[in-house]
Amino acid sequence: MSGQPVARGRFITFEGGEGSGKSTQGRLLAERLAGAGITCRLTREPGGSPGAEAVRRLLLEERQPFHPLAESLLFAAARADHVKTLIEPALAAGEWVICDRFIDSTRAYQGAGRTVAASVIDQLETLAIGACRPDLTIILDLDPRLGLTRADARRGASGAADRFEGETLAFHERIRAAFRAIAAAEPARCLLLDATADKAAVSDRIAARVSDAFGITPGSGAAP
Ligand code: T5A
Repeated sequence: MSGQPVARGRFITFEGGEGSGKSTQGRLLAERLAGAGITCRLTREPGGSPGAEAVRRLLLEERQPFHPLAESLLFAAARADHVKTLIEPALAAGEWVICDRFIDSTRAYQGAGRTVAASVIDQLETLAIGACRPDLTIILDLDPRLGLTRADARRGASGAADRFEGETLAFHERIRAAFRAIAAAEPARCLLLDATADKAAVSDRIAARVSDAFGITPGSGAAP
């Protein structure tokens, strides 16, 4: 006799510019969901699976420039590996997945930042993820000057800026505008939040939206 089919897990993504607090808030949400008895897979892009982590090293550590199309293809390749080997199997097994960056980062960084045509970004997105779309996307909105200052402070004096952190302010402002436009275009999926508020206040707003969206009440979580 076969058991009951397992309900698909929920897929939540965090998006925003450099240093906007995605990793911090993803971790806090996972802790709060654990308090409600929900175990999450906390993952990231680029990376998250062994193959995708290898592509991440190429994308973030390699100093040679890539043509914007080649860069877009590399993000799509990493994403396809991540979706096929980690995200889809976890969701199918009923686990929740929280991912630090996903498709909207390619739309913003390669689309708006590198000016790769939207039709190309759309095709790569379809190829890389198929039907594996986020149920909820939290977009953390922050002036890029503040985000880059936060990212610099966290990296410390010894860490070098990666290929994106070293880009111009105009580049990061285009990215911010692109994330805001995505949130405005897809309000059912996306929640745009002011990331200048303190960590606990941002976390409370995210928990409230998760509660509304999925009908569960995340716990209060650990202190940020
Ligand atoms: N990229 C990625 C693309 O170009 N295309 C793509 O398709 C994808 C997937 C990834 C790079 O790749 C690019 C975008 C990126 O440039 P990464 O190293 O993963 O690079 O970098 P980020 O994702 O940008 O991660 P960061 O660590 O820089 O930023 P986070 O995760 O947003 O910020 P977080 O949580 O680490 O916080 C940074 C600092 O700020 C503090 C934290 O304590 C920490 O010190 N902080 C706050 N301080 C005050 N108030 C708050 N509310 C705070 N929240 C956090």
